[in-house]
Amino acid sequence: MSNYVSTSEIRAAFSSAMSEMYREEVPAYGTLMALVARVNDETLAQKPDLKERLSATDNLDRISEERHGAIRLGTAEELATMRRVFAVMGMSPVGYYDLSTAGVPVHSTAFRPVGNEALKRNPFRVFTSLLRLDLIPDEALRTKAARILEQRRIFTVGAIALTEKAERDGGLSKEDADRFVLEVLETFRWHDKANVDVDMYHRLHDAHRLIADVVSFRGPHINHLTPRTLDIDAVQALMPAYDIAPKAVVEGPPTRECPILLRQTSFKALEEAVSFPDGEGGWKTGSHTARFGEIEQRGIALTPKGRGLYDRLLDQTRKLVRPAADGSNAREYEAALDGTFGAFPDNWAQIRTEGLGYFSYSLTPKATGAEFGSVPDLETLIADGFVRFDPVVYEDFLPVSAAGIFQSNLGDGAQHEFVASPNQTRFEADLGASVLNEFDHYAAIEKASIEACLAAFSSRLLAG
Ligand code: OOG
Ligand code: NI
Repeated sequence: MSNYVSTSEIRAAFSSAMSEMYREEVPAYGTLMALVARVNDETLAQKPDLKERLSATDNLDRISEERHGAIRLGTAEELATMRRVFAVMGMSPVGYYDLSTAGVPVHSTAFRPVGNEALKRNPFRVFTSLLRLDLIPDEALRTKAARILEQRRIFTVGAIALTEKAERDGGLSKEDADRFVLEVLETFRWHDKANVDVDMYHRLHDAHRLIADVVSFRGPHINHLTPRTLDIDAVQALMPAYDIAPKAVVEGPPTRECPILLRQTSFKALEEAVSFPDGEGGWKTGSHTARFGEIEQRGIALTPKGRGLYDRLLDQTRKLVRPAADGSNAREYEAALDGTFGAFPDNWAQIRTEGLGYFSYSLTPKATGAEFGSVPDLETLIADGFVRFDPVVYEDFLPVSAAGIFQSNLGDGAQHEFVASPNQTRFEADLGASVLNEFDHYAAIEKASIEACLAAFSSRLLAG
């Protein structure tokens, strides 16, 4: 028997340590958490169907624990090491997101647990971006920024040693895992002392605010955490009463009976005091804006066909109305979104029969003790009430939404234009691994659930 703790246990401990640290660092995040908990309780009380569905699929307990976070890294080496650190917590890179199209000089992946069991135990994810200095035209600045980044060490000696130990031994003991969590937490901590002087900060900031955020500090501070809500519209509406200002529009699909993919909104990044070395051994006070809080409502994972429809409808909407950062056309945007998404079926049965979403199948109470001469097919079992289907939760992110979240937290000022230049090959070379394909994951969950249902009936035939 192994004395190693499971990767999911380490991830759960890390997720809760991060939440505690961020609540202390950014008290508004604590307020947001309290609001989300209240709305989730009220929603469950008002919607017994939803509550029943979530408990039947074992998803109820994970709701309040659910969250994701985001970091922005500076170099290939940081990204590759981060991949090894996350692997110790059972988190793998899933998906590639190119944000250059949206005027943000990064490309990204999401580190997250894969597989139903790990996700149920703790679904913590980290949206991880790598800065693309190659998109900065000023060559002198690019070289200087690269040199600054090369000199910093974002991981503690202990974090690296324990990661190597976990790789060598295939796991960590409880004691080592506890230390690992504390050591890794250091990488995500906020540093209010910059490692560049104020002139350099402004040069970086003028090139792009995100470049200043990545290059000017000792480490990739966690820039937001995001609890999952069951009613994002309610939380958005209640934020002002809790003294937090929501961003203008909710990203993603419109409000629906049957939630699809992911809806997200955030409160705007806070202006925080930082200090810059003055070159004479002292410090000069200034400010930096990077950290915020976000909420998300997750819905069903869509098949490639469903995702194609979603992308087309979103594109169509944004051709009608492009949401302005200042919120001046928010109502028009919402109306356009509602209108175009009328073309996306809004009941589970139709979403399923049209092959737009992934479902998990399970036996109903009526199936207990039921006997058949031969195993009926899945459709018959469903029609006769022996098998039920529930939506599989979408675990990933959406590039257009992520760009909207980035933008709303970079200030409403200068918009940047980059030539669209997705480069997944380069990203994977820097990461030192390929990113996983999200669709494979959902298809596997669906397939396994169907096989388990059919196997339950055929084993009964054998027994009988
Ligand atoms: C990441 C923004 C994207 C999301 O949930 O889509 C994101 C960042 O600002 O670093 O977190
Ligand atoms: Ni986020």
